[in-house]
Amino acid sequence: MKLTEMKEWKALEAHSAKAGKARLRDLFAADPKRAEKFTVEAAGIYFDYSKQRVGAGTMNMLCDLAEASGLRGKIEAMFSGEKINVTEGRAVLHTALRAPKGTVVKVDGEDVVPQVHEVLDRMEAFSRKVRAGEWKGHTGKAIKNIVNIGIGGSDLGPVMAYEALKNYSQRGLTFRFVSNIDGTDFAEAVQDLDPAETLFIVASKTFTTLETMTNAQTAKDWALAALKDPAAIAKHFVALSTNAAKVAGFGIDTANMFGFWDWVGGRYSMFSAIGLSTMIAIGPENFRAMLAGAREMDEHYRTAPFDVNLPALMGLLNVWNNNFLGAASIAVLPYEQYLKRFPAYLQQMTMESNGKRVTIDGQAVDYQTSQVYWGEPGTNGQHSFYQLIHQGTKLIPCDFIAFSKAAHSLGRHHDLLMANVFAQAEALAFGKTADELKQEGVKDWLIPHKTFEGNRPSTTMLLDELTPAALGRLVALYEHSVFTQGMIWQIGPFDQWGVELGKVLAGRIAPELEGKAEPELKHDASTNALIRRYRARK
Ligand code: G6Q
Repeated sequence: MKLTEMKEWKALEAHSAKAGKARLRDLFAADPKRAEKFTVEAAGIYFDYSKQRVGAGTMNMLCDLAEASGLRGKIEAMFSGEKINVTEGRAVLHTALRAPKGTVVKVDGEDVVPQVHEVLDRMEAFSRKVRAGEWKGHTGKAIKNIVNIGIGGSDLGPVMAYEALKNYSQRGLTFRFVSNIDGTDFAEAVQDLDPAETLFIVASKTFTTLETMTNAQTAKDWALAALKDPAAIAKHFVALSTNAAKVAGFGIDTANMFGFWDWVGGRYSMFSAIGLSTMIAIGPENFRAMLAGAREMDEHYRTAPFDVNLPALMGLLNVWNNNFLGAASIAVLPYEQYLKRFPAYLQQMTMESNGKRVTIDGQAVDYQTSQVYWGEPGTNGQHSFYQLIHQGTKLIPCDFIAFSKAAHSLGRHHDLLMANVFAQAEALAFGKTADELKQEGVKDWLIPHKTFEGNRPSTTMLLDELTPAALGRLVALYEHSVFTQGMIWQIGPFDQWGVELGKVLAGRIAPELEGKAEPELKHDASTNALIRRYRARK
């Protein structure tokens, strides 16, 4: 049934006309137990959504919508390997990547869990060799530098996880990540590296992606220019891919290939072989701890009732803010420097998944789908864009993420960091009234400028410590929140047709830029002019 015609949706619409105007100041004043009532703790995450603009009625209605949308059955369909990615005819089983040995998850009648563990074990053996200095380069020198070449899902997860868990990484190894087709990315990544000590991990599910294949070829040329002998490739290149034929065609021995499967979406692949750089950095034990953390969240999502189910709650709150309070974007604000790439990672996971304008049946939607995700680590953002969140004209719900234990105990730093995250959520929710300013003796003409309206919603997630397990839980939390939203909006979160057109057009334009002869241009007038100007001046 069309979402907007469902009685549960209509009930929320009617409810939002009044409840949407409720003020957090009043809600907190009216109920001393509010913080307690709207906080859920599960899988190591203390999830306080009491500063969201919801009441018990709102939450009941949202949970009713989830039930009526068949979310429970859809979760089961995903976990059990049904081909829910219908436009590509694929199962969606990133959860199987963290399934324990002995679990059975079948795709086309075949249990995929043994394959998952076979690859994990091979990754482990390889990682141990590199970490121990036993994987030697062509000249006999140990590998010291690891360069991951990949883009999108084959880059954002690895680089985010490396940065997030740097404190767990083997510091004697250097890690670099090359993604952009812009030659600067490669040039800067290798400018101070010795080819004899450098290992390239070519990460590409398809092994056909223009950026990655171009960078991989450049890496090969760079390595061979120094090492001369083509036999060096076997020591300095490994591949992470589903496409053995293409890997072999590129010149990488498939013995040095770590596989995965078409049921792992690119943006959901950081726990698969795509995580090899992460495993080399943090070690197999920590990598497995990260998997275990994600698994904990998987089990929670699969079994907990929606009203105490973190990914379901997070997803439903976003639906409320997006569709009923009109919040077009959401700021993800980790108060943890190591999570500096987490917002960028989430941008792909959320927006590539749920940035869709038709339902799974191909009908145009008449409601908003994915919010725009963005963010920066605290406290940096406070000195830049928070002004708009506090006093601007747009409603921007915030996800605050913080940790009780400091990664580095240095003087007052952590207490001050935490004071700031708590203060921001408080200021956003409760603001500062004209009366309060008056009492402080603020001059009348300044009062409008200094008033904080408040009533800006946020969720605060408090975890104990940024461990590999905690990162696994956080990533799985957002993955399943994305799924929750996609299922409510009746869209398909697991394809990404929207990235295709630009690729096709770039393929058409590239020879027009590279050719010697003046090309016959058949684009629009603007594109033709840009191409001509570039050709004349390059
Ligand atoms: C992710 C997308 C996309 C993909 C890249 C890289 O869900 O599909 O970001 O990860 O285009 O693709 P390859 O891994 O095939 O090179």
